[in-house]
Amino acid sequence: MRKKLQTILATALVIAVAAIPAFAEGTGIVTSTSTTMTTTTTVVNVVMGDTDGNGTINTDDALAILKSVVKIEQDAFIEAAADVDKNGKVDVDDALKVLKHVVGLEKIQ
Ligand SMILES: [Ca+2]
Ligand SMILES: [Ca+2]
Repeated sequence: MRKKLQTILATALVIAVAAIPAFAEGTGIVTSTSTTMTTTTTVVNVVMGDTDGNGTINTDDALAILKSVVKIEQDAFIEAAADVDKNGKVDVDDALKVLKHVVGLEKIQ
């Protein structure tokens, strides 16, 4: 009788434990959600050939392009203004176009 009672209690305990819902935090449990988004847009007017942004196109801009080609770091170098021929890379041809503009042989557009 006692052994039968122990078996019944053990079985009831197994059923009770199996019936406990699993509320542990983990995957799929969302406690809070917060999203903050700030967008800052800076619009810069680029004058092709004016690589230092001083408002004029001169030999300093051509020199800056050449320095860029040989990887000399510069404080004020606007790379977007250096690709004068708009071929996707800054090279000596861009410096040459700046020099041609300076002496009046070719106009940078
Ligand atoms: Ca300039
Ligand atoms: Ca170029």
